[in-house]
Amino acid sequence: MTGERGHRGAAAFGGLLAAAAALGTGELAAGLLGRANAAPLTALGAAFIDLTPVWLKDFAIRTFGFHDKLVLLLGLGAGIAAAASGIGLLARHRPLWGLAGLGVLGTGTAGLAAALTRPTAGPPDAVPVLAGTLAGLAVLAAITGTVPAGRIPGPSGRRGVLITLGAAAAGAGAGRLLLGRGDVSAARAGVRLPPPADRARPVPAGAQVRVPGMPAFRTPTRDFYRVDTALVLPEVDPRDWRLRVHGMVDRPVELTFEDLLARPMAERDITLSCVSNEVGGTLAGNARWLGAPLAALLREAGVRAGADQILSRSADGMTISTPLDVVLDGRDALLAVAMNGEPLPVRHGFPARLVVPGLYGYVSATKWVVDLKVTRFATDQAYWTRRGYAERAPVKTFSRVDVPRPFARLRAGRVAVAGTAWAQHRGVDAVEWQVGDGPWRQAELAPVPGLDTWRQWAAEWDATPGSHTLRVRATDGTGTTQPSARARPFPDGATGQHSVVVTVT
Ligand SMILES: Nc1nc2c(c(=O)[nH]1)N[C@H]1C(S)=C(S)[C@@H](COP(=O)(O)O)O[C@H]1N2
Ligand SMILES: [Mo]
Repeated sequence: MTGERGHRGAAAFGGLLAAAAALGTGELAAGLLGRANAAPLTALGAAFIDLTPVWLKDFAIRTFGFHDKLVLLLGLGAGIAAAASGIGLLARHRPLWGLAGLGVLGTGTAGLAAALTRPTAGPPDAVPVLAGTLAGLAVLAAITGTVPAGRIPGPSGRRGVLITLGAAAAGAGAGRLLLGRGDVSAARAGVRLPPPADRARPVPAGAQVRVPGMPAFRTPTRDFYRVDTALVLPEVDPRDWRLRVHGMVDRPVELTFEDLLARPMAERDITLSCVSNEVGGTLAGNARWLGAPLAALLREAGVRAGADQILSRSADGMTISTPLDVVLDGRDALLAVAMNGEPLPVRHGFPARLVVPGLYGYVSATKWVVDLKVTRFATDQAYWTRRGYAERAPVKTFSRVDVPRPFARLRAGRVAVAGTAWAQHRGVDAVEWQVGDGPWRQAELAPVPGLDTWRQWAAEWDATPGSHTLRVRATDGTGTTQPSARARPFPDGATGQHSVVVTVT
């Protein structure tokens, strides 16, 4: 391409090149310093989350729910590209202004990285972005200085371009590799789990209905859903891990991981589910957890009168509020260290997390937990409750048709219909299913080990040719049947009955 447009494109590209150099250098510096949260992309992402105006945040949370991370990264990438191109264009006729623009953006970001993004942040967190900014300035200066009259070099600079891009990519790669050194997989492999003092009730043989295509009663760990705000998974070394229990207590406690493992452990089957699970959704999983009962720990600390909330904090600064009365009402709230017989995977909260049966994860299931503050809802708010989600969020009764799949084509005759229902800590007492507008029929319920897991159901359908809608609804242990009224997950969980449409020939 030639002419004015071609020059402009080249100028914008020069800006992008400077940005690549800045990011690559910054990632490398973060790796050398061992500060994952100070890496430019991570710091920008976190600052972006913190600085987004409330209306935009509300929109993003309503629209993308808890799965806004990819949207965030794409938006961030677009934002960086736009700013970099703009600086390149500015530098085309006014090199000094371009350099100044890049300098201001860079130092601003560095300041944010140090001040805003994480409770553990400090001045050293500014270093990677500042180093990156210097590299970006050098590249931009070289580009704008090499040709007279502010012209940006075209394809003649191809070698320089390739070298810059290669160095930036190598820097970013090396940085991430160095951060990987903080890897706790060896420490995780070395954890020796204590035997449970209090075993789980055996899972009844029929808990898994014998219908092909049904999900497993116990979710394999590798298939377990993951929801969190972590842009980089916290790697917490169990040797450094401490749990502080403080706030409105008579005797603040500090536990090491060894102290935790030495406590009497309970083993329980508990289904965890996410508030942003939509009708028919799969943001739920059932696992066998091993952990120290949380109520006993709190009683040792001596909870003071007037407290109504536990504010838990994770190693990466996430906060979750849990109603204290729920944790103390006798249910199996656990400070869990293992999932399905193995130490928690890093993505599920290694070395320790909370699990409270009957509450959505955002008010109960803190991963990488390091701090429990006994407090009051009037005093402290948590990450999601500050954003309008409910403080009290018991899991709503949910049921799903898993088999047949939506839009399945079936042969007329006997067809197995089956699915999963849950109402943790209230239990599922009945599941009914319906074809079209026909009568509701009772499904057969599989046995369960207790009130805190999901429950599979199955039925036989004498399918006749045509297009049919299969619908399901569950009744919980309090006798309440799932309403047909549809509600979105915000602010305390979705409602509505799940249905699938199938064709019978
Ligand atoms: N530290 C931390 N813990 C967290 C979250 C988080 O963002 N950060 N998300 C919560 C939410 S919303 C859910 S649904 C569960 C999901 O747990 P899982 O990823 O192990 O399935 O974790 C909870 N614990
Ligand atoms: Mo969630």
